[in-house]
Amino acid sequence: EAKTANGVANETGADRQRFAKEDSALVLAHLLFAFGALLLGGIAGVLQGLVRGGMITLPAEIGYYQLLTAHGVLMALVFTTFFIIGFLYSGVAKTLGGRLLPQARRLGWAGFVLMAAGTVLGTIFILLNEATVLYTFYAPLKASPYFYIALTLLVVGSWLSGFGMIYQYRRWRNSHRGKLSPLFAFMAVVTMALWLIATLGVAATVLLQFIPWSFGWTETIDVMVSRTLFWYFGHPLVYFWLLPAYICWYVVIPKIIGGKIFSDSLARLAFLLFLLFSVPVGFHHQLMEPGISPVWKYIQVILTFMVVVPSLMTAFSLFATFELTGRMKGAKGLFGWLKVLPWKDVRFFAPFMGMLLFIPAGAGGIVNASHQMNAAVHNTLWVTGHFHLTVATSVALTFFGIAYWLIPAVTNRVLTPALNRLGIIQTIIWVVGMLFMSGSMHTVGLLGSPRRTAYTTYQDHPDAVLWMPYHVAMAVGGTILFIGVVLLIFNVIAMLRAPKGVTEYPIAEAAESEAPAPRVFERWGVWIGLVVVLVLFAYTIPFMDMLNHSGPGSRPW
Ligand code: HAS
Ligand code: CU
Repeated sequence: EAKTANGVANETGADRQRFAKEDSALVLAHLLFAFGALLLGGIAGVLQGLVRGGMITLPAEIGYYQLLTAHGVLMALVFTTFFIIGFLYSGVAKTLGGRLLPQARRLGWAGFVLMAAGTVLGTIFILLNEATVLYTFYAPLKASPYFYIALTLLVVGSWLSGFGMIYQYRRWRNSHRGKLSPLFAFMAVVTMALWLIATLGVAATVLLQFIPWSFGWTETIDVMVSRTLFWYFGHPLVYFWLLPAYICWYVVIPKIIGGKIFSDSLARLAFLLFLLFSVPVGFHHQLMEPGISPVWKYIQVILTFMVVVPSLMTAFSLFATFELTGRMKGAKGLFGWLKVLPWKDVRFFAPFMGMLLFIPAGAGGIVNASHQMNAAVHNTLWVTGHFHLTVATSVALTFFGIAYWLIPAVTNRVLTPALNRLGIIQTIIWVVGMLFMSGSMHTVGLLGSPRRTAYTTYQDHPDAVLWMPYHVAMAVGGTILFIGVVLLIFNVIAMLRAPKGVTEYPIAEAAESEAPAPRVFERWGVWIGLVVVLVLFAYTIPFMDMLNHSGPGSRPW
């Protein structure tokens, strides 16, 4: 048996338990599909970066916005969803009985097939230039109906996978009455519940508005309603990306650094707060839109600040884990714990860089959410910079860090020291590329450069002349990132051919001193009920206003 990068990684019997072949296949199919999408999305990304920087022009058959659509859809919707479902399934199998129940596995495969079919169909229509509507597909941009059908397949497929995980969780609870569920499984259920609730909005706008309209069955589309339903989904979507990264930070990282989870209850509470406050906040993407009363924008901004709290709890809990583990290892002084962290282990290093960059990324989000400041940054490249730091850095780096142990774990191989080193290099390339790209996006956004815009000098307008060097720096960053994508794909392929052996599935234990989490944390009726109340509170009246086309109205006297 080959030695792993981290010495003999696993000692206990449970860690040595291998994945059942059928479960491995399901997880691996999702991960490889995700990385395939990442490669295609990365090609689109580097090309559009070079176009916008004025460094290349595209052949006449390919449009800038067409590439931008492919990039957004493949990265934000396809890569993330496939990776997340694969990762969550692996953890559900691992923590709820050691393997998937046949029903859960079948639902997972059915979901995979629908999602893959949706992706292929959607990609074909984007490549045919029949769906150049960007990943947010705002009306009145109108794609081919098959693009919306493709999105439906993707979403319905993900529902089936969600049902599969929830099924396994319920079966486990029925056979372990009175026992607290494993933290990973609890978090996976919250993530999928969040997803099921959020996707109702996008399903409504796609099925009731876009499909009839794009087939020509209805003549018009209500733009305000479609945007509102989209952002009812679009904001929790970003937490659907974030929560699996948080699962890694809470459950996996403490094990990798040789420590314990700071507090199981705190982690569960943070996830429940995400469930409550992720959905009723979509208006923070619509702060600059007319037709929504300022009162409701204000209320949703307050709720947005509420959803920052569980991220602050997460930061607190991570620092606590790092420090306690450091002290246990004999670290002294205020920052001594930093020295004993396993910097040379990519399983730690990649997610850690994600955490580090989540500090400025989250701060940028708080700027966005502040109504007055949103007026300065909305529709500028600042926002593009924000989401490349959040989802494309904090989340993506964490997912890469996961892949470096999950792929070996499900294929019964080991990460060799050489591959570990390549992983560290790939992480550094990603961080450097992103600092260039996202750094310039933030800066030039403050200088007013718009997002979602192809190369233009605005007739050599002085502002645009000022922006140009930043656009070039963005292209440089994008090129570095593309090298990072290529190296990642190389590493994935190399992992599939790595020496046979057993790789640990790292799951940490909670500190012993802790009392078990309150039982009410798993009374799902209570939490889902509260979500419904919050959503109805935040949306009913403004939504009725929209349906009545009365708008908020105004009496300025
Ligand atoms: Fe955002 C726009 C507000 C988080 C993604 N966001 C977007 C868009 C995307 C996106 C994709 O209010 C663009 C959509 C589009 O195409 O139009 N966002 C927020 C707020 C947060 C936030 C308040 N966003 C995210 C996350 C995303 C994401 C997470 C993806 C994963 N965002 C907005 C707003 C807009 C917006 C407005 C609309 C803008 C507009 O005008 O269009 C918060 O959730 C952020 C809270 C986070 C923190 C950070 C906590 C730090 C932690 C790390 C600890 C580190 C450690 C290691 C322990 C407060 C947990 C350190 C170690 C050392 C040694 C130092
Ligand atoms: Cu948001």
